[in-house]
Amino acid sequence: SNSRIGVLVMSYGTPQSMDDVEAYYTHIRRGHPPTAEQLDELRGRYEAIVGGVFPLRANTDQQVASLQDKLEQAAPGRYVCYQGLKHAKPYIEDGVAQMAADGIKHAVGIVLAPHYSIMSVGGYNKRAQEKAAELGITMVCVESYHLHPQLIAALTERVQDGLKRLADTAAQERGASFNNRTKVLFSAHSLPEKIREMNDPYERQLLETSAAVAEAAGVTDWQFTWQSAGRTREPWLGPDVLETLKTLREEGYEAALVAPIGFVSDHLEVLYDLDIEAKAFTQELEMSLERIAMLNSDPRYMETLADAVAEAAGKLA
Ligand code: FEC
Repeated sequence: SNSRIGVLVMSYGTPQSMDDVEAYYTHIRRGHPPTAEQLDELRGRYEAIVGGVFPLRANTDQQVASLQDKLEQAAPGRYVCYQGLKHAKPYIEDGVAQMAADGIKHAVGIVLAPHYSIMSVGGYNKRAQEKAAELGITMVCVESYHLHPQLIAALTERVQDGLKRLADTAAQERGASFNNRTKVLFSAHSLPEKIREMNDPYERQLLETSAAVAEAAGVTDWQFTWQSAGRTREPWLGPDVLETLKTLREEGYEAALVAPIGFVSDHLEVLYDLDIEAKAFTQELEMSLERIAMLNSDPRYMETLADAVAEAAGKLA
């Protein structure tokens, strides 16, 4: 028997290559292949960010390795990390199967996303728990860690750095006429509006993180907005970041710092939706835009994860 605790570290997943985009997109769409037009459009976005490289893969690998180091320091020999991805290999089920093959009996599941929604983290945890039950592994899953003090500290520093960068950018772009009106926009991936009827904690948790970071950073002029809504007919939570930027410009704002606190890595939804799409949009509006640096493997983020893992491990029988 094996007394070590398996830690299933779950992340969204990204294609392996440009040829793999179709299979990936089909998986996201629950087995429904995209049209040729949708596929071209998504391939075009990946090409625009890095030209054939998928940054989320290396970032997730690095986060898992860094968390393993952090856990090893805190409790030598106690934890062993496995990776499980929502939409790419190794899938969540593959990670759990590997644990079982290694003789793991007790495990913790944690998602590389700080806020809980039944439609996001809830989906990962359900798949992990089902596979664990099937293979005789007892697993406790972390639901959220959106107010961990180390997470708030890491984000606060990034907002402060981002505001300095934005001041330089605005001075350069707007010159002496810059009116100094600057908004901090916290953002996260939109979800279908129907989560509101499910009494889902997603929106509340996102606002709690935003308020805590704003307060710690000394920012009073901020608001929350959504981004990256799906292209389906059902209504998604809004307003979208582009709509918000347009409204801000109409209200006289000339600069904005976007803080995508719902994400933890450099990936498509940040590098394309914000850095390319929103940036181009604000240039047309004659407005300056910067984005905070992502957490990636920040040591304070790793401490946040390690604490959440240890707390969940405490609930294992
Ligand atoms: O860099 C990469 O390769 C992956 C970037 C990526 C991340 C991400 C995170 C979240 N998503 C969430 C929800 C949805 C829902 C749908 C949906 C669709 C897509 C598509 C791509 C995509 N997502 Fe994603 N998401 C990323 C990428 N996402 C590509 C498909 C094309 C498109 O709509 O742009 C709609 C699915 C459907 O059609 O039914 C819902 C949520 C997160 C943040 C939490 C998490 O990381 O799990 C929520 C990163």
